[in-house]
Amino acid sequence: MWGIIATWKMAEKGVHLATNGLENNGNILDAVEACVKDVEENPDFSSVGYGGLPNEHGVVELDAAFMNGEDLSVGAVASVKDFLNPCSIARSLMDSQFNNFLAGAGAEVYAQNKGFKRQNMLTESARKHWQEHKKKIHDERLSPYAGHDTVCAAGVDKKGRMATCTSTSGLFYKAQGRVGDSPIPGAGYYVDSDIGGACATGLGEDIMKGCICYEIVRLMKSGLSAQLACEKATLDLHNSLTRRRGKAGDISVVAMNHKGEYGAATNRNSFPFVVGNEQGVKVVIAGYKNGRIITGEQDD
Ligand code: SD4
Repeated sequence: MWGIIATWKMAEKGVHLATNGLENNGNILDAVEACVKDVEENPDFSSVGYGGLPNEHGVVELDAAFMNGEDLSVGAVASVKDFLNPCSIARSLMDSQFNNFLAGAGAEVYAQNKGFKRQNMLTESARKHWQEHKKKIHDERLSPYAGHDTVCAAGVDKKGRMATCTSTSGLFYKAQGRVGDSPIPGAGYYVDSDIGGACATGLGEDIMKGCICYEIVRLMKSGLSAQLACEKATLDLHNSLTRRRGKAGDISVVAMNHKGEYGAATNRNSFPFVVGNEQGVKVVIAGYKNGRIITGEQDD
């Protein structure tokens, strides 16, 4: 028994890479990293890594995190510029006892010293998008936030080890230095090999308000299936924010328990995610309609 689950269809190729490793007795840390790196390195994805959309000043600032469900180690970086694989920097930060979460210049000095690959992360098409939209955002007072596509993955290997990894360029046109949920343990991700793991995508400012990934793992610990834990945590947070604040931003989550059973939930119309296990790799869609969450496999 083994498996991996990841957010958005863009993770499909990465999930294939990860399942190849897991099938052949690979370690879950390597599997989730392989999945997320594949998305980070693809310039066609405008919400993660190379090709990610920049902040209000036209600078790509990246957040990423890694958690090992065996010993609960966490490594994370926030607002990091000019490195190809923030998820790998986050992974290496898990190893030390202190200084596991580095931001901005400090994270970049660390990555440089560790020999991580440096490169300009702003592609020409991301720069054009920023150029074209900044005037519109300003003139028409549009919300810069449109869509949400953090990549994150959680899974379990044949030895029962679990891990999770997240990576994002955050919200398009975000303020310089703005950090979302993706590098924050408990909010953007959480995993415990004795129970299960979860990770999130959506409006970080709202996801943080519910520490939703810790909540999902806690619900699985109390006996809920991965699916019910995702649904309950998402609906509770969505309803609570709506009642208290009048609205809730996008919240989408995926989870897998230590037996490889998975779940997902969202408060959007449609949230595609990818699952890989002994049965193969498939894209599944979760959706939210009339206060209820539904999931189904994607028709090709
Ligand atoms: C954030 N959760 O920074 C991320 C946004 C996201 O594509 O999912 N972005 O708030």
